[in-house]
Order: sequence, then C-alpha cells, then structure tokens
Amino acid sequence: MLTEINFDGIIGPTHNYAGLSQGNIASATHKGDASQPRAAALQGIDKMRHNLALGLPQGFFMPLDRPDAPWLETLGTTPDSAEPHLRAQAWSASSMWAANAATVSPAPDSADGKCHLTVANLVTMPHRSHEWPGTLAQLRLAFADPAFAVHAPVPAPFGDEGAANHMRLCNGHDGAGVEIFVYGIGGGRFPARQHLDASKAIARHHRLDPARTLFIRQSDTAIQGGAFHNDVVAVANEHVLFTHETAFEDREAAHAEIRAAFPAVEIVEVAASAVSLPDAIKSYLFNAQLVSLPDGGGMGLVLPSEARETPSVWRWLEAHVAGNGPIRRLLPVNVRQSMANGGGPACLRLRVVADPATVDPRFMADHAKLDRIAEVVTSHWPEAIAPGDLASTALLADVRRARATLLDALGLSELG
Ligand code: SUG
Repeated sequence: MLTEINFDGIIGPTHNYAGLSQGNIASATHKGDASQPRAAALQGIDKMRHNLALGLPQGFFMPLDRPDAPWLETLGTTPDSAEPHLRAQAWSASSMWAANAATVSPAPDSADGKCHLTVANLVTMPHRSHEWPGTLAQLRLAFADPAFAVHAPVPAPFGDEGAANHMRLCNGHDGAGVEIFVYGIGGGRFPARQHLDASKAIARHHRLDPARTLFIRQSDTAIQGGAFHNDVVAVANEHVLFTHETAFEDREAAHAEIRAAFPAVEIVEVAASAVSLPDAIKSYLFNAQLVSLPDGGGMGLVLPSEARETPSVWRWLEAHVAGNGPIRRLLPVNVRQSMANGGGPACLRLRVVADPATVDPRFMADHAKLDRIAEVVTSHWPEAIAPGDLASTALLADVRRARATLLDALGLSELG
C-alpha cells in the first residue's frame, strides 16, 4: 500500500551559523552566532516524535561526513589549512534540509510504475554543491528495492534544488498526480537556484506524462524578497495548494494552468494584504508540512512556532481554521536552531510516496529508535559551536566520532 513517508534529515554535529546562503535572510542574519548542535538535533528528533504520534509514517537520513575532506582535497587543501570561507563550506551541516536532497516522483506518475528520485546537484551554493555524492549513496541504500529508480544529479550548470521547488496534486497519494516544477530566472540581487532546464530533465528522467506535468515560474518578487525556494511561499498536499499571492510570476496564468491540469484543486491563497511577503518569510508560514491526518482527520499544518509569534500570520490561520477551510489543525513545532539558518519544518523533510515495506528498515523511525538517536546526540553532539571553533582539531575529532557512533547505533556504518 503506497503511503506518504516523511524522511527528516538528522541535524548533524557540525551545525553552525556561517552565513553561507546568499538570498536566505535568516542565514545572513545569524552569521557569526554560536550554534547549538545538540539542541538543534534534539529539536529535529522531537519534530519526528510529534509527527509519529500523529500517526504519520516517518523515516530519516543520516548526517553527511563533515568537514568534507575529500571535497577540500579536490580544491588542493585540507580541513586544517583551508581558507576560512572554504573551511566553513566544508563544515556545513546543510544536508539536514532533506527537502533539497532529491526530487521524488511517486510510482503512479511514472510511465514505468517506479518511484523515481533524482538527487539534487545544489550547484548554486558552494557549501551545498558537495552534498550530492553522500546523499546519493544514502538514497541508493534506502531505496535499493526495484520499486524505486534512483538517478544521478542533473549536470552543472543547471541548478537543481530538489523537492523544495516541486509540488504534487492528487486525489490521495497512491493515485496518479499532477507534478508542478517551479523554477526561477536569475538576474536579480539574489540568485534563482532552480533552473527550468534542470526541472525539465528531471521530468524526462522520471518518465512523467507531459499532460500532467507543469513548469511554473517563481516570481522575482518572492526570490528577491528572500524566498530562495518555492517551499518558502507555497506547499501542496493532495488536492490542496496553499500559497501566497506573490508566489508565482504570473499569478493568474499559473492558477489557470493548475486548474486546467487538475480541476479538483483547492487553491488556498493568502493575500499579501493579510500577510505581507516579509511576514510570510519571517514566520515561514508556508514552510510547513501540510499533512493528511489519519482516520479522516482532515489536514493538519505542522508549522514553526515562529508562525504563532507573527500576529498577521496567526490571525490568518485562526480565521481559516474557524471557517470552512481544508486546514483543520494547527500544529506548531520548535525547530528554532534550523530556522535560524532558514530551514523550517518542510525544509527538514523529504516526502516519498512508497510502500514502507520496500524501504530499507534502517531508515524508518519508531519511538524506540528515536530514543536511541537522542541518546547518541545527547552524549556526543557538541553543545555549542562558535565560528572560530571550525579550525579546532579537537572539535573535528569530536564531530567525526559523534557521527560514527550514530551510524554504528543504527547499523549504518557502511555509509562511513
Ligand atoms: O540552502 N540554509 C539552507 C536552508 C535550506 C532550506 N530548505 C528549503 N527551503 N527547502 C539553504 O539556504 C545556511 C547555511 C549557513 O549559512 O551556514 C543554509 O544552507
């Protein structure tokens, strides 16, 4: 039975604030702050516990080996001797944002009946451009079953940021859907990370039906306002598209195209007059997990606690829930450590529609396993990392040991 499984990136022991992501306002704002890797990872684990308790299937991905010494070697340097900006890029724990790991097309959408995953090349940001080899190794392990087809990244220079710029509309996850790829066009102050040619290549590799595949342009206003991915201004689940008024470059044409391809769509749009783009970005209202609650419970919105603290946003949400809208429950979670680097609840997860029995069980979560992960994090993750600490050889040894202990605890040492 096909169901939606959310795979969260476990927040790695090197989580730090180096301000590496141009166009990501939170990352720039927190540059130079001391981070709290242990608290960060525990917040992520609590989010998984929260979603499991709602009755939602949950998986996870391991943090990648950081600092990435093989990558630095290709640049002729090492973690000890690298220039500070390269060292920070090598240390980044950015693979926690699993929405950027891959683009996923569920089996009912593909001509060959397989669930397709293309690992994202993430070429726009240097610190993320070296994630894909480690992510690909992990996807090949987790989704080794013939029910899946795992693809290598689209080549540079066609930027691809994975599921963060991809939405799917369907009547139930196990039915055929309409896939929407959202791309940006560069030229502004902030980069457009998702290129149309990359999205089209993925759609071809995934053998999608052109009649049920849309390519829609993200608005320059959103990108230049700090929405560096579409999932900062829109999210879809089943027949519902929850979106800000400014999400798409040509709003009317985008809505019309979506309605034509998927007439049952319910577009829940938040007007800019009710919630401004800066409020939407600051609160990460749309970087929420819009989930179908089990047993006919309607849809719930797992959203960052910052949304509750932003008056315009909370007002809008309360009015929606009090009315007859499709979102029936508001479910705030605390992921502040990730939020400070621009990653909300939706960034931290990759949605895969699959039969859980076809996934390598080592990547599936239950409460006991999350307790085991939390124990390793509590005993091995650094409590704090200040920017200057990245040059410390003692810290380097600690973070390597921390990750190795977690891999060992989960029987995943082969990911080395
Ligand atoms: O790529 N932040 C990530 C946040 C990714 C959020 N993902 C989604 N919206 N799906 C990024 O900008 C900050 C790293 C730093 O500054 O150290 C960072 O990479």
